[in-house]
Amino acid sequence: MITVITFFINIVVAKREGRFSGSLPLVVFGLMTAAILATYTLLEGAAAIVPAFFWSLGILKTYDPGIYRNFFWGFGHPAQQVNLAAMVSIWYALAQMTVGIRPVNEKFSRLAFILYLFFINLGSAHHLLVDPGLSFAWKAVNTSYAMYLAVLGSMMHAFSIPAALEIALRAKGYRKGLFGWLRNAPWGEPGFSSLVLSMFLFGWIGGVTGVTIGTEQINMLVHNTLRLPGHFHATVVSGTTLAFMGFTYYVIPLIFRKELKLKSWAKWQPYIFGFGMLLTSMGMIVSGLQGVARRNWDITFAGVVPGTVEISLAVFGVGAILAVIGGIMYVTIVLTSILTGPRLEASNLLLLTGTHNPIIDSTKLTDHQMEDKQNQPKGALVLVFAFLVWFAIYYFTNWWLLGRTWFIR
Ligand SMILES: [Cu+2]
Repeated sequence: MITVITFFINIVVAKREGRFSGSLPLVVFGLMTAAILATYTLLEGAAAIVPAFFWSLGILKTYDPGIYRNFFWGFGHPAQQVNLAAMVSIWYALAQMTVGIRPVNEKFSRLAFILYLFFINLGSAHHLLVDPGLSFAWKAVNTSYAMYLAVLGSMMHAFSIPAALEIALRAKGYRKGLFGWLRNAPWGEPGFSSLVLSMFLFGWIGGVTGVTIGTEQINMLVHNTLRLPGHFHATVVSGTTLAFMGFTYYVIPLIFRKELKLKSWAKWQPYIFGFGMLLTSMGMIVSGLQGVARRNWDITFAGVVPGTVEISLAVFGVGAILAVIGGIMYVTIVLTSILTGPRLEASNLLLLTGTHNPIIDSTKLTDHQMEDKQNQPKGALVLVFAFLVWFAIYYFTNWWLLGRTWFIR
């Protein structure tokens, strides 16, 4: 709460000092969304826990556990949406810093953040899907319909950011074929690689599994199996953590006034951590699909581990080891940079693979470049449709699997 209030005060001060005119810059606008969600989340947590405290003292005679759980998850789930909104803001920042994007349509991106603000908290209801006190209708309404408007927000960012990257790279002259821009992107720049890996793992694995687990009927296939930790290792651990790891490398010179050390490690770190988390999430999801319970060491309740489960759990284990290595690399790079080396005086944002900061050095993309026929984001459009096909296949496969649990002859 103190951090959030400090953030709000900083915005007011920046406005008074005339550091921005009109509405907030897009990245700050996204962070503002995160801050508002954080305020709501913390107050909802208090609404759950404060009455519980008085109940435990005997001052409050009764406390309906259904109400408690509803409020508790109104705190528990939105706590992750704070990460989400902050992560998407960092995506825009990384895209701007490493490629020098200009949002395709800034109002469109802002609207997507507003959709988070109004609709994403409904996601909390998915934690109550097997609670006995709530009706099927309540569960189905609260985990779908309006909830999908928040998913729409993510879909809007999922098009907007790759499209902006493609336009900016095409404007730099990488126009060959559908994906020439992607091949020539700055893959050695950790800010870029962590952006792309974060978006891929978050969307293609985390988002798709999340919407599926959040649907009342198909959730019943996998409720409380390892598929759940698989989902949030793709969203929070892969997506959010990776985006912030990439971002750290550029703010060390700004905040600590120290040059970034171990730069060659920093180039590899997002790949090692990202690949490790890919294996971790996939290993968990595939294990969960086979019925491996979470929170219980005994998978079959008979002390037996089927062979196929052994393989998916081994993939999970190998991935976890790789991810931990990536995590240790990250901590080492950050500590070495902060604790050793001379202090930098006034520091610009420095890219690792070059010396320039596209925000300051390269001219902003002109309206002409944005509208140029040769710069249009055709490749990003193909990627978006490929994503939708994958989404549909995964989603409907789950309904098909659910259908197979009943045998009608
Ligand atoms: Cu949740």
